[in-house]
Amino acid sequence: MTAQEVVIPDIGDAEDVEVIELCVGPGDSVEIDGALIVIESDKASMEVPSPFAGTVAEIRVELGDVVNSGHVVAVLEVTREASRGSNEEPKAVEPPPMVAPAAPKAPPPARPEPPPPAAAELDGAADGAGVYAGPAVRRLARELGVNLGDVRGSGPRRRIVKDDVKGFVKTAMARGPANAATALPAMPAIDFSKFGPVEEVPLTRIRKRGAGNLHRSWLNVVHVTQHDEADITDLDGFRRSLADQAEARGVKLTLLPFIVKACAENLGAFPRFCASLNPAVDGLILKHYRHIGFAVDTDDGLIVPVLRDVDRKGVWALAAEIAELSALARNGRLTPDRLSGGCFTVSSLGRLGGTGFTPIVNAPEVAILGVGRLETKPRWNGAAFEPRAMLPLSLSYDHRALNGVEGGNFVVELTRLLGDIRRLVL
Ligand code: CAO
Repeated sequence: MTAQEVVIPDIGDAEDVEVIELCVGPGDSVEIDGALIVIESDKASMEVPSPFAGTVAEIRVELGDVVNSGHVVAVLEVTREASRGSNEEPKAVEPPPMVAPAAPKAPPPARPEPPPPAAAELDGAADGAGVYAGPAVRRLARELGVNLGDVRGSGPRRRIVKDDVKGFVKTAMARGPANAATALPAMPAIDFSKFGPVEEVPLTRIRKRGAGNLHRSWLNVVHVTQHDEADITDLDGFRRSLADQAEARGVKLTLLPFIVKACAENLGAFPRFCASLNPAVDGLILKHYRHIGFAVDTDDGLIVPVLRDVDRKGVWALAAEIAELSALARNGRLTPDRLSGGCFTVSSLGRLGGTGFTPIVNAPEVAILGVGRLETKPRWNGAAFEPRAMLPLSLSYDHRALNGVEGGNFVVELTRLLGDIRRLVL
C-alpha cells in the first residue's frame, strides 16, 4: 500500500473553481474513475474522478474551497496494482479527461499567470458569466441581485472584488428605483395546489444556469428568425452511401457534421455572422476562427460543446468529435475549455420532428441555426413533381448586428451549399 495524492487535473481556462460536493470521506473505498469531489466553474460542474482504486485516507478540501489545477484534493491508500498509472498495467484504463495522474513527491505544477481577459470573454458578461470574479464575489452578487456584467472591476486585470459589488449597489440605491415603465413586471406567486395535486422538483444546476443565459439572450438580443428548406436529396443519398465506411470506421455519420461543415463554410462567406457585438453595441468584433457549438440534450439540461476550427476539419473527423463531445456532455465530463469560444451554434431537433422553431441566439454570438426533421416532399422541377428530401432550417439572428437581407442571404447560400455539397470544396 502506498499513499497517493490526487490533484485537480488540467481544467483548461477555468480558474478559481469552487468545490461544491464531497462524494467520499476518509475510510471510503473508491474505484478507478469513482468520483471524489465535484467542482463548479462558471460554465459547468465536473466530477474529479479517482485515478486509483483504494481507500480514502484524507480529503484535503472542504465545501466552498476555491481550487485550481494541481491542487491536492485527497490522499488515497492504494496498491500499485490498483493504480491506472502502475508499471504492471500501463494501459489498463484510458485516463478520463478530467484526471491527471497524482504526483505525490512533486509540488503541484506552478500555475502560469493567466492571460488578460479576451474582449470576447468580457463581451459575454451580461449575467456575469464572462467576467473575472471569484466564486465568493459571484455568490455575493447573486445574493444582492447584481448583474456582474454591469460592474466595473478594480482588481488586477479588471477582476471584480467584493468592494466593487458593494459600491455598485450603493450607487444604484443612490440613483433611485428603475424606470417603472421598463422594469420587468414580477410574476405573481400562485399556490397551484388550490387547483389540484402538485409537486415541486428542483431545477438542476445546468438547467438553472441555462435559464439565466437564455433569459439574458432573450432580453438583450433583437431576435429575428428566417425559415427556409434545403433540398438535401443528394447529400442524404451520399451520406447513406457511406454507411459501410462509417461502420468500418466506427463512426455514426448523421446529417449534423455536414450541416456544421456547411455552416463553417458559410461563415467564411458571411463574416458578420462569425462575430460578437462589443459591450457598447457600437462595433462588431469579427472572429477569424470558426468554432461552432452544437446543442446537446442531456438528462441534466441543455449543454453546448464547441467544435474548434470546423473549417479545417473533414466530415469524418467532425462526426467523431460530435459523438465524443455529446458522450462527454451526457456523462458530465466536459471540461470548460470545450464549452467556450464558439462563434455560431447549431441546434438540431431533427431526430424528434418539427418543421421549424425559433432558436434563441447563444449570446454573445449573433446567430444560431435550428434544424428540423428531414421530410420527403413533392417539388416541381419545371416539368413534373418529384420527391425530394427537404430539410427545414430556422436561422435566428441578432437584428442589432445583422439586417434582414444579410439573414436572408445567409440562409439562401446555406441551402445552396447543403443542396450541392460539392460547393464545399470550391
Ligand atoms: N431529420 C431526420 N432525421 C434526423 C435528423 C434530421 N434533421 N437529424 C438526425 N436525424 C436522425 C439521425 O440520422 C439518426 O438516425 P439513425 O439513428 O436512424 O441513424 C437519429 O436521428 C438520431 O440522431 P442523433 O441525435 O443520435 O445524432 P445527431 O448527430 O443528429 O445529433 C445531437 C446529435 C447531440 C445534436 C443530438 O443527439 C441532440 O442532443 N439534439 C438535441 C439538441 C437540442 O436539444 N436542441 C434544442 C436546443 S433549444 O435551441
